[in-house]
Amino acid sequence: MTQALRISYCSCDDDASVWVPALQAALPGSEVLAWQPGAPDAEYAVVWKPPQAMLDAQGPNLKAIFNTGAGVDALLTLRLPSGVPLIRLDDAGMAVQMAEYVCQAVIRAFREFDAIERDMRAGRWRLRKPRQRADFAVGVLGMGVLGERVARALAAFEFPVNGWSRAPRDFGPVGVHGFHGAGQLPAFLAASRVLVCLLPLTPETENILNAQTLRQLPVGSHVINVARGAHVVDEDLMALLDSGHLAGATLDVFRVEPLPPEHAFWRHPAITLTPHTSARTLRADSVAQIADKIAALERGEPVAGVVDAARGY
Ligand code: NDP
Ligand code: OXD
Repeated sequence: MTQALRISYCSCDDDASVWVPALQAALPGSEVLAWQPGAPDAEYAVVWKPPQAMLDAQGPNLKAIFNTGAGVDALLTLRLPSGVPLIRLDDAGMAVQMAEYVCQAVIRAFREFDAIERDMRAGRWRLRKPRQRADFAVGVLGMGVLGERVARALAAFEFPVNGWSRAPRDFGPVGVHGFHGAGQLPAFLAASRVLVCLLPLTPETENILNAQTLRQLPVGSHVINVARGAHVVDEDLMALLDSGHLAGATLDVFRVEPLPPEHAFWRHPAITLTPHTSARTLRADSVAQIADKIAALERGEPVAGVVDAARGY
């Protein structure tokens, strides 16, 4: 008789009392446990920012680790069991949320809705001169699962869209002008009036939104960061907003979360803040994706979303 698979769940943010039954329902015939010290060995681990002790406690039966988010930067700072594949969420309902969030931020900037709302609150009935979409190209840094979906949504609103990836790719069929690699970053920045960051956080991309890169955007540009706080050098961003080189920023992610009360971002008039909410992990979609991938792995089939730890994403 074959032994039932055991799945160990551990998250520092999410509630095991809802995730464990959801995983159990999607994986009948398996045993799903909330990890605790001394827990029995598992074949699969499902985690979000677990303690190092949880990873160290995994035994030789472990076949894969599932990350219940798209970004694996936090996990890759830990010591992972060697030779065990790490699998991230691959959209799982996040891409459309990201497209909604970024489109609203781009449209808000393009149509000057912040200023219009200020006028109306002050009792001023004032029409603004329509802007030209052709002057409002949006550059998406990171054309992966989320970036490409965002770029397609922006193209559907008829914004000119530029996309930057590591390797050369042809985004022509989705209406996006592709750029790649460090060599093409200056041309990409110079051609983008709104900059959207959807890069994974890796040693190569940390601090990528700094004085030197942000200065290459046209005067009056807007920055949208929905990836990770450490992509941005906070002081450089604020200096360029204060000098008027940048017109505004929409920030969903921060170096320290929750954003500390004393941080100057809270009070900056040109910055719009949201609490890391642009694309939430949807439990039902995520559980279904993980269960499907476990079933595929058990059949010996390949799955999407396997992280290349050396590359960092
Ligand atoms: P993917 O791994 O699918 O895509 C990453 C993209 O970035 C790829 O196009 C890749 O290029 C590009 N890239 C990576 N490194 C470089 C580099 N050095 N130079 C140029 N391009 C590079 O990631 P996702 O789209 O799924 O997610 C992106 C990030 O979004 C996550 O890592 C996470 O941090 C963040 N996120 C934020 C959320 C929120 O709520 N705010 C929710 C979910 C995710 P190539 O195509 O050539 O490999
Ligand atoms: C993620 C996130 O990486 O929610 O999935 O930030």
